[in-house]
Amino acid sequence: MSSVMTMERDMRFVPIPADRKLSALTSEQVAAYNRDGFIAPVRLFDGAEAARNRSDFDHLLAAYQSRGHDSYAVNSCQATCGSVYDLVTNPRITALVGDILGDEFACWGTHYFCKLPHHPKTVAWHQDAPYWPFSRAKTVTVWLAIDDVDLENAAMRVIPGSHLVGALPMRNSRPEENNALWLTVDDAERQGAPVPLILKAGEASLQSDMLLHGSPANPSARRRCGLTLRYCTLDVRADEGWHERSIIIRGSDPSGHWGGVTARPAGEDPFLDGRPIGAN
Ligand SMILES: O=C(O)CCC(=O)C(=O)O
Repeated sequence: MSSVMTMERDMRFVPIPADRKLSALTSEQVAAYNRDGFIAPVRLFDGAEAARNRSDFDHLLAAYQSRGHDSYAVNSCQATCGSVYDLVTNPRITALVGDILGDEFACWGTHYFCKLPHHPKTVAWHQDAPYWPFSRAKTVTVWLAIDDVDLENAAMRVIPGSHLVGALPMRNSRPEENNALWLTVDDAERQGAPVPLILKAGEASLQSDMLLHGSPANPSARRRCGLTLRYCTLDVRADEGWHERSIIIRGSDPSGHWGGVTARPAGEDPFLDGRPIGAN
């Protein structure tokens, strides 16, 4: 049985404390995070930088597709690709995350959620923390738009305030839902009205791992890709190897649980180290 079912876990949302010394967020953004469970939009990269992010992803996607993987499989490349490591450790991103998580945190995963043109897969309504084999709900996700994202090409939707209701029941998704993941929260809209996150390439949203979110299929002729960067505090414990490709951003972990990746990968080959694709 998966440890998610058996390990004791604390699924309470942890707000940003009122006395946190801020270096990147405004006090309005802090209030929004605590009240709504997310902050958006946040501009991280200019047009030229966003174009670079896109061409780096195009390269990764082509590498995965040439091995028969689909567009959702580009996962955990921070351990093998310098370009993804550079995003994870980018000071503009880590300053924002530090304002939320404090002085001790790591990035444990990266995953490109890429809906190709006319892509039929949805992402069913869910909260992240109950999905993951972690001891506490203390991950913040930076969802970085690689492409322009709007209503036409399946922007992600979130339900403000749903991070405060605790872990909602999830069931296995049904085949007709066409879920790119595997669990579904039923009747999510009982928790409030969904808000679409419309982002230009280079902008991001920051969201709590207790926030309800999901996305529809992409009926348009435009690709919709976002890179999720997942950061958590160092007091969290992960099971099933989900800590193994983590990068400590601030602080240190004498226990050795976090920080499996200790140096910037020299190359851009996602399969260079021969390890299987990560699960996160
Ligand atoms: O990109 C999406 O549509 C969904 C992303 C998601 O589920 C997540 O960030 O956990």
